[in-house]
Amino acid sequence: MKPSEHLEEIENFKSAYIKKIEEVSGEYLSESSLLNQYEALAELVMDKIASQWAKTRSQYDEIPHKRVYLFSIEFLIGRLLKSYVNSLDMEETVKTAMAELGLDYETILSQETDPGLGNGGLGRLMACFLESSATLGLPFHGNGIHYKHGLFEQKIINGEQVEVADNWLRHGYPFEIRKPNEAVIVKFYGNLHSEKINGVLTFVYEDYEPILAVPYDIPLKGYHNNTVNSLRLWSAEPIEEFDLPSFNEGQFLDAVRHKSEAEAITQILYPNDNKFDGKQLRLKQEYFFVCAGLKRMITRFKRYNNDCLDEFADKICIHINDTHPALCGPEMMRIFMDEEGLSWDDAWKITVNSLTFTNHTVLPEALEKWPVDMMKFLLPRIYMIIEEINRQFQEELRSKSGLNELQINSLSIIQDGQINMANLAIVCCHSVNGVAELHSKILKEETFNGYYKLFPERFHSVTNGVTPRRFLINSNTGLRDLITESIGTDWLNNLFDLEKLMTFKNDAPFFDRFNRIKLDNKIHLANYINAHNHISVNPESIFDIQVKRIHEYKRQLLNALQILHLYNHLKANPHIEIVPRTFIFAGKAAQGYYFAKEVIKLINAIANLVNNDKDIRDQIKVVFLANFNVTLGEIIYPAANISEQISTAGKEASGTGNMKFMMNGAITLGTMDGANIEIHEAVGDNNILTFGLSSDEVSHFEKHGGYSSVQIYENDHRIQKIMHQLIDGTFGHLASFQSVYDSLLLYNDTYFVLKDFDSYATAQHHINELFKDKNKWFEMSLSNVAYSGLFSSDRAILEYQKNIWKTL
Ligand code: TH1
Repeated sequence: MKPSEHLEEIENFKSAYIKKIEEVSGEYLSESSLLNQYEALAELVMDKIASQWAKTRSQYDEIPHKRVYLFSIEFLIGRLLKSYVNSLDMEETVKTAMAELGLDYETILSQETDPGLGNGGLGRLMACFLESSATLGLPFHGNGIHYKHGLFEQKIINGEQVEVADNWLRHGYPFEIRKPNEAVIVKFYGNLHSEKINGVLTFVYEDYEPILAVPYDIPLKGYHNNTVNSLRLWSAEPIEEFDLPSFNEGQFLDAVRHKSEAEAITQILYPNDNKFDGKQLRLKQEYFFVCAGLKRMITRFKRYNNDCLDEFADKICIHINDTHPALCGPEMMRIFMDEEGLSWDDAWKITVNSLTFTNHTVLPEALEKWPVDMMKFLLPRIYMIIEEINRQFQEELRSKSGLNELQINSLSIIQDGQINMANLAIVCCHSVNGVAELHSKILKEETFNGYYKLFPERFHSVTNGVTPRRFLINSNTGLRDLITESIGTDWLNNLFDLEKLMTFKNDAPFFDRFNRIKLDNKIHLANYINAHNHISVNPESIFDIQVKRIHEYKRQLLNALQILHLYNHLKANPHIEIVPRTFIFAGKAAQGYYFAKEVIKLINAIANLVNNDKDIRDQIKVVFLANFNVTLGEIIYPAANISEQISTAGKEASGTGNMKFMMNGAITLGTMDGANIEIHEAVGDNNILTFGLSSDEVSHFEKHGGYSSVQIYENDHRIQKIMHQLIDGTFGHLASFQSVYDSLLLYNDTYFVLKDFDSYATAQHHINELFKDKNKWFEMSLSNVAYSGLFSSDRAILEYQKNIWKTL
């Protein structure tokens, strides 16, 4: 663009904005509130996107490609305004226009809510996939739930987590469009009986409870292209506002009851990450968005294909994200048979050929198993179909597989009065994949070994990825600009190009800039910490960061205990000088997860002890940042020196935070678990710190015993000391961590915290030495950025396209 054109664009933008302000607020710019200033900008940007959105839709209809529909119970999309502006390539224009109008762009951006429609990695991964697909120009749409309340907001009060209800829709949401014309009805409960209608045996479903599903669409804009895909989120509403007959008869409460029971379905996101808790309302949610999403999609397909379903599986792929949408299988069967009149066999072929499934965890407590009675009561027809799927599957095994009854039973979808949703998903889908190499290997060799032996061709692996637009380009602009100045712009379209950065490993001016950028990012985070936690931290210290959900298997406890040990070490040796270190934690614990909340309490208790001890001379600081979410992550990842990825080996399916840190030049301190293994492979031995048991060793101990945490305790004075401190009043008379103590010693330390303590502490000490060598550290950090290309979600999506969805 010529400079004169740019000036014109800025002027046009300014006048459009001034007009928009008046529209949204009925006031002049000078009188308008920050919220109105944000809304005006959001609407202006939305106007630009809407025209591209309509165009993308019609282009997809003109040139029919195979479409992918992604069903997920979580989509953790993060704030969108900045992403939209940058993807439209309007950053300069908007920034300049705002400045010339006397407005602060960053402050306006910070008015946006961060929709917490997911718990953690699983939901965020889906958002990265949507962004990558739009950027790659692929027809790919999301289907999920329009929760009225997303994940709770976390406050830390007196060192403990306090949950506050989220209300992301408080001021309305400018990026969604409600589509009441596309609402559908979802049916629950009721009775089934069979009847001969015109000589054909038909199932009649009566006395069900109908609920209205209303879609809200959010545009997903590709980076620097014209593609805009959709994320469709379904909201539950009563069919009629009030049940009029009851209302008229004066049964006011009954009338209102129907309304609130309907709305309850999409009222709240379940706050559990990696844990199944078996509530009926959750099963309702699962069926609700599956049923609504499929119905709309199939209706649309028929409209464009002369009412014929023959080519359905060639033109559509339905991807189910973990087992939460696994009812897609039986629901498709129901629609194809009961509504479209297909035979079982024809319906089954289309169903299996269009469905694919990703598993995200092997933790037994996360695997979904619904009681048969609950399924039968809530979804009688669906239950009947599941039973038949299972019956036919078992018949086939009897006739073809040569398995004995015991083996056949172990593969049953229905076991001990429960429906095993992973088994249902594997049987109904033609592809199953894990999310990192080790995880996929565990699926094949352990978790789903019986199925793997039956259908080896169904099993795949696609390592997760994250979008470099959100997690590097838009959130670490200093590094973005340095990279572009050094290697040009090709990397923006192909992240593997970052490898060219290695030519700068001996370049002094590059070294200075690179370090300066990291320091600036750390100062930015230090200011945030100061403002929110009133703790002053040294930006020159090592920023050692663990941010993720609080979970026993993720072992924030190991990190905390090591800090306590380091503190003891400094107290005992007052003249020791270490490289100053700032340990930063953030993450939410599920409301009902007592142990995880105790860990938060312990971290805050350690912070209190360490930060206020004069003997420590500010050599270590500990910070727990409240309310970790996507927005906070975008400040944290660019500021990290050390990325803590310390799960018990074999437990973290992949991890994606590890990739966000790496892209921003942090060095991983990790176990050989999940995608850490591939990060290790990508950067080489010298540019990562690994420690601890391997997953084989962990599973050996789990199967055959032979680990005694008490024995470790008895032989290690450091551990004895910290264990005593948990219960001896170190943290004040009222603060005792008996349950933590017991889990480690009385219950033999399920997650091998004490077992890995020594090698973790050694690795931590090594960091202290490495950081002193500025050249070495720079090369390590640069290597992490340079070899992060593999961890772009663009790469992951291309692999899905090629190997799973066959859309390439
Ligand atoms: C996470 C996994 O724990 C993590 O390792 C992985 O990187 C991420 O998914 C994306 O693949 C999971 N989150 C959940 C959440 C629920 C149930 C299962 C999982 S697995 C509610």
